[in-house]
Amino acid sequence: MTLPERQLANAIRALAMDAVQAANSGHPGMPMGMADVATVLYSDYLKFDPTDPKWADRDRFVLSAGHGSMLAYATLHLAGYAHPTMEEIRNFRQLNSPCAGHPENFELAGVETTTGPLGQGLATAVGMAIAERHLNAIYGDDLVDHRTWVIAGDGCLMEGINHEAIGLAGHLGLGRLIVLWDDNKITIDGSTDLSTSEDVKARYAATGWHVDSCDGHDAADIRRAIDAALADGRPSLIACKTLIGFGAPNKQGTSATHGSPLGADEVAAARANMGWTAEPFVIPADIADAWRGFGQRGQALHAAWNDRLVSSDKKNDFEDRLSGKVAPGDAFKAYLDGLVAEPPKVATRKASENALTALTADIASLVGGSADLTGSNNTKTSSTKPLNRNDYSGRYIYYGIREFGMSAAMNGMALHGGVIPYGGTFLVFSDYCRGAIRLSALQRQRVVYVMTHDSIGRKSLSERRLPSAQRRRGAQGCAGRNRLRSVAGARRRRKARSGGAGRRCRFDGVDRIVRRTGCGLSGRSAARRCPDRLDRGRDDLRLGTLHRPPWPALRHRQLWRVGADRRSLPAFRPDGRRHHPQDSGTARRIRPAATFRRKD
Ligand SMILES: Cc1ncc(C[n+]2csc(CCOP(=O)(O)OP(=O)(O)O)c2C)c(N)n1
Ligand SMILES: [Mg+2]
Repeated sequence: MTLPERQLANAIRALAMDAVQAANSGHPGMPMGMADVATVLYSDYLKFDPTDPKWADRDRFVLSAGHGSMLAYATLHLAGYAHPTMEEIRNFRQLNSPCAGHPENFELAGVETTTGPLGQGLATAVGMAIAERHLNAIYGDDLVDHRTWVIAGDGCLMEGINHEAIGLAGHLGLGRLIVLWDDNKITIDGSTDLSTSEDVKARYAATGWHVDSCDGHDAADIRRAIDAALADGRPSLIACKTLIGFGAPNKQGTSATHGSPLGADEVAAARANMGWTAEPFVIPADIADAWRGFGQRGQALHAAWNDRLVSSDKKNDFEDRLSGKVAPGDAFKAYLDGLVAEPPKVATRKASENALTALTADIASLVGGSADLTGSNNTKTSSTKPLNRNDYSGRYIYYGIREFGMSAAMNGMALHGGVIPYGGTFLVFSDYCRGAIRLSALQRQRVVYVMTHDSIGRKSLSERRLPSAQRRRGAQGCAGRNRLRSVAGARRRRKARSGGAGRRCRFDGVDRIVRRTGCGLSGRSAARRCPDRLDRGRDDLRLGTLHRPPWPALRHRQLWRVGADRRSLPAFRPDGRRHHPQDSGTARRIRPAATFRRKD
């Protein structure tokens, strides 16, 4: 390295403040504050090859504090990745630029995971670190020997998921996970003193982490702390003491730099303060060259790794595994044939277990687990022995009662590659996992959620079951296709199917709107027989075409809502008489049409 490191870091600062200024939106404070740490990381530690961003044995870098996305874009560009180009950085936060406000995994090859929802990046990194240890146990140091680095902010450490994630990482002894905490004591609202007095380092230490701190603006001290972390067998947290917006003389250290452009005057003052004379979006040649040099270390390591791969007898298996392709063998086909020949009459959880047993026997990359419901969801099979700190080659993870942590870790495993994660809990707890399920969908990842049944509150919650399923599907995207379908979108589609907010028809001598409602069935039956599945039947009310159930025995419970507008829709019975709530208990069961989703 030929230049003072501060100038190399200032290249990140300049790009961050200029891009945010040009977009008139974004977060300059975090990239400016952590620029020195990121420069040390890239120059001396991170194993990467900018010419092959998907190299299987690269270190994984997760910017958990996703709002500081300009730090990721600046470092990728400076380190010589093909993208983002300077033009793309100029267009930060603009339509069609891969430099989105928060980094997205499929926009740029060097972005390992979509971040922005605070806390999830770090929790996802735990999954990456698990996948690394698992594959290392199978393929050895020659092929799999990398680390997972995380830059996280106060927010990431404050979120509840952080507790689940670090508890799991500490328990599994994931020593190759290193978290660089941007310990700037500032969040959006101002000082962290406003909202927390937690001893974060003590919490990490209590969950089995190595903990250290350093001056985040002193390269030598940063190196000292990282070296100590590398020497320790436990996962590591390094509290990097920084000033948010470092370099902006009047605003640094304040929340004013968190999420707003610095303003032309402050940008000019920062340039003068940093001795940065280049025009916006111009990197002086000597600084650009020094940054490009960082990648050479990784390129040499990559070349040596290629040689080892070529001479390895596990080469084909390894490449197949990392490609993500799965080809169930004869045993699985025989299982499917058996199902067709003689469909078993078993509970859903048993059916799920049977399928998992057949699949895990055939597909080695399936790594299962459960949030402490192994025996209820039947997720453990004879092929999946436990994965723990003494044996990472296992294929079954006891996640503990950490549904959100489990789901985020599964995202990380899927993103890492070489592992197809599945994990179980009750459907009713899908709400606990929801943020991570959403990220599975947004990131287009193959994550299998095994939620065999509702369990808790089967009776009382059955009334709310469909909305819950609807929310989950809104979060997850449509099953199988993993495409995000928002709840609003679902509502639009439902309207389209049912002919809008209701059917206009004449009833009682006036124009009315008729809408379908629930059939008054409880729980599971309602789920199976929701109106979207009902056959068109006779028109009892003579109101035009209506849908009604094909099961005569159930007709008496079918209620229709008929009203003058969308909001006041009194209920009518099939015989045309007005239904009064006090008539029977069934009144409780009337649900608005919006409760129902078609079963795909
Ligand atoms: C789950 C979640 N909640 C809230 C936000 C909105 N948000 C973005 S950044 C931020 C403050 C984060 O503070 P910190 O991590 O200390 O970042 P810094 O201000 O130091 O850059 C908040 C609340 C979010 N992105 N994700
Ligand atoms: Mg902060």
